[in-house]
Amino acid sequence: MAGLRTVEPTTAVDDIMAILDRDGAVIVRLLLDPPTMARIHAELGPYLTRAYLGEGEFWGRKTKRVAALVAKSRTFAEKVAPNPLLMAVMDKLLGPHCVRFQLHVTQAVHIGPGEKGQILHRDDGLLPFVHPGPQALCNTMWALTDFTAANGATNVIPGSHLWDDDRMPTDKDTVVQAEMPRGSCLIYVGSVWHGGGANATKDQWRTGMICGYSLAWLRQEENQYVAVPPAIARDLPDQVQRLIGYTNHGPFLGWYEGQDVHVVLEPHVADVMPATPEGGEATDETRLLKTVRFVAPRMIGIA
Ligand SMILES: O=C(O)CCC(=O)C(=O)O
Ligand SMILES: [Fe+2]
Repeated sequence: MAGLRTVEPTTAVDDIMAILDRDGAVIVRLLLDPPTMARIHAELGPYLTRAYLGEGEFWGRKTKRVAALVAKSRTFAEKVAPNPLLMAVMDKLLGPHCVRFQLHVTQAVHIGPGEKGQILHRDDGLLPFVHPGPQALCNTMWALTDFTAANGATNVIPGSHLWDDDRMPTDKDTVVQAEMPRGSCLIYVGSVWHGGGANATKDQWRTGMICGYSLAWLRQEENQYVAVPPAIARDLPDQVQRLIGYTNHGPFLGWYEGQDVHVVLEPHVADVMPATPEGGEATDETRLLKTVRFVAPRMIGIA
C-alpha cells in the first residue's frame, strides 16, 4: 500500500500527476509562505471567532466552518484559489473532461481540541458518477496552522481513489495523516477516501482551508454566485472571476441573456438587458440569444 508523498513546489507537474494517479493524494510542502498564510488567517480570524460549532458526525461537534472564502479573504482570492501549480494540476486532471474547470467549494475547517475524527468519505459522493472513473473534482486542503498527527491532520487512505463503489474502508486499510507545516497544501482527488483527523490536543485549533475544483459543466458544491455576488466579484482579477463561474462553459452553458455571463461584471453592461423597442429589430444582444437557442440543439444532436 502506497504512503502519502510530500513534494516541493518546484516539483514537475507530471511527477505530481504520477503520484496522484497512484495514491489519489499528495502534499505540496510550503506552497505559500507563512506570512501569506498569516495574512489569510488575519482576514478570516473574525469569521472564525464568530462561527458556530458544527453538529453531527460529518460536520463535527467541536469544529467551526467558514465558507465563501473568496469573498471573505482577498488574499485567498488572489493567492490560493488561482494558485499556478494547482491550476496546472487541474488542467491535467480535469482538463481532458471539460472545456474549463471551476472553483467548486471553499471552506475553512477549524478543528477544536477534543474533536473526534471525521467520518471517512469521498468528496465526490455528492455526484452520481460510478467509481472508478475519471475525476469530476479535486479538492485541496491548505494548512493555515501546522497540521500534526495530534491536532487533527487530515486522514487519507492512499490508493482508495481506485476502489469501486462496493468497497468501504475497514480497520485493515492503512490510514495516513497529512502532517504538514503551515502554508503546505494537500491535493486529494474527489474519489479518495479521507476525513478530518481527531484533535487530541488540549489547547490547539487545527485550521485548514478547503479549496476545491470541478468540471465546469457540473453544479458547484458551494453556490459561488451567492457566495461571491457580482458586486463583490466585480473587483476580483479576471482569472478569478472566471474561475468562480462568471464565464460560460464553452459557448452555451451558463449564459446570461444569450451572452457570456462575464458581461454582468463588465462596467458598461446594464444589470438587465433592455427590451427591444416594440416590433423593432433585434439588437446585437438579442440576436445572440436567438443564435444560442437555434444552434444549441443541433450541436447536441437532437434537432
Ligand atoms: O478537515 C479536514 O481535514 C477534512 C475535511 C473534509 O474532508 C470535509 O469536510 O469534506
Ligand atoms: Fe472531505
